[in-house]
Amino acid sequence: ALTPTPEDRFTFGLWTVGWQGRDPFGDATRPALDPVTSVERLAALGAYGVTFHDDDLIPFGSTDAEREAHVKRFRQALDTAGLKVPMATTNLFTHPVFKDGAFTANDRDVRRYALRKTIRNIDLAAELGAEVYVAWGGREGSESGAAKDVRVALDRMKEAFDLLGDYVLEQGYDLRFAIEPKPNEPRGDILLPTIGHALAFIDRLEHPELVGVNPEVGHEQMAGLNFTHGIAQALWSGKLFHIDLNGQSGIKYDQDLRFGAGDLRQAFWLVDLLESAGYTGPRHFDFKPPRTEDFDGVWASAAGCMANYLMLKGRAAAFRADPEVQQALRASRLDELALPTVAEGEGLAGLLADRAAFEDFDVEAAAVRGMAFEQLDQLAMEHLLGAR
Ligand code: 3MF
Ligand code: MG
Ligand code: MG
Ligand code: MG
Repeated sequence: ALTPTPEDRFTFGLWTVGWQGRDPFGDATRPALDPVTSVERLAALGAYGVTFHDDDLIPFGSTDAEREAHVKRFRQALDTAGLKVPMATTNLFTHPVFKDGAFTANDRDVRRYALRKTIRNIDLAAELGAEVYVAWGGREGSESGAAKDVRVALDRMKEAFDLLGDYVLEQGYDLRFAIEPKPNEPRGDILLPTIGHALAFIDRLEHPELVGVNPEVGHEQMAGLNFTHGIAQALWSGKLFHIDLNGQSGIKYDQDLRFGAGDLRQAFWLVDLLESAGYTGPRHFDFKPPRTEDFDGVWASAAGCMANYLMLKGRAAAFRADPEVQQALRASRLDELALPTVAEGEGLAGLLADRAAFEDFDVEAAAVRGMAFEQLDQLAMEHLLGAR
C-alpha cells in the first residue's frame, strides 16, 4: 500500500523536480532537467500526472516552430509514459517585465501582455486535457504603501478573471480556474494573501462557478494559519479545485520541503481531511528538492512525498477505524456538534420559548464539563507515531 500507483492521483510540477537550486544567495547546484526525463522518471515512480508553467515546457522567447517541437516531444513522452496533465499554469513572475505584477501591474500594456500570455497557454492546457488552470499571483503586490492602490488593483484582478472566464466559455473549454493564495515572497505583500481572501474575492466575480482555490500547505503556514482549517473551509465552500502539497516549518520563507517534512501533525490532519471528505482532485506536490541534492536526491525526495502521503493515509484510516477513537470522539461530543442548534420544526420561536435554553440553564454546571480533547489527541498521536 506504500507503493504509489496512478489511482492515487499523485502529480508533480515540472518546476519542482526540475528546480535547479537557484536561490537569492546562491547559483544553481543542479543542471537543467529535460521535461521528457521528468515525465519518464515520475511515471516510473508511480505518479499519475505532471503540471507545468508555459515557460517550464517552452523556454521564454521560443519561436512558434520551436514551441511546436517542444510540445510535440512532451506529448509523445506523456503518451509513452501514460501520464496525464490535469493542470497547467502561467509564469507571470520570472521575466523582469512582471516586476510590478501581471494582472495588476500599474503598466496597462503589461497587464494586456499578461492576459495574452495566459490565454495562449490556456489553449495548450485545454489541448492537453487539463481540467484546472492555476493562477498564482506572485508578483501582484507591493513593497510600499502608495505604490499600489489595492482597491483599484482588485478591480483589475477581477477584470482579468472575468475576461479569462469569458474566454473559456466562448471556446467551450472544460476548464476551471484555481487561485493560489500566498502572503508574501517574492513581493513584500501579495494580493489575495490567504485562502479566506481568495474565497471572498471569488464571490465578486462574474463567473464565480468557474473559479476556486489551489491552496499550498506552506503558503498558509507562512502566515501562521492552520492549513487544514483553511482546506476545510474551501471544501465547505465547494471551492477546493486543486491543492499544492509540501512541507513548511513555521513562519519563515517559503520552504517547499517534501510533503510530510516540516509540520508533520498538520500533514496528518490534512490527509485525514482530504481522505474523509472525499476530495477527488489530484494530490499535487509543489515542493523543491533541497539544493544539497543531486538527481538521486531529487527522485528520492519526489518518492518521499508520495510515500509520506500514503503512510499518513494509512495512519489516518487506522485512527478513524479504532473503536477507542470512536468512543473518544463521542466523549468529546463531536456527534453533538453535528446536530442543528435549533431543531428542524422548532424554529426561532421554539428557541425563544425554551426556558431550559436560558432561564433555567445551569451555566455553572455546563462550564465545568471537560471536553476530553487531550485523550482524543493523544490517541491521534499514538496512531501517527505508529504506537497503535
Ligand atoms: C510559488 C508557488 C508557485 C505556484 C505555481 C502555480 C512556482 O510559491 O507555489 O510555484 O504553485 O506558479 O501552480
Ligand atoms: Mg509555493
Ligand atoms: Mg511553497
Ligand atoms: Mg504552489
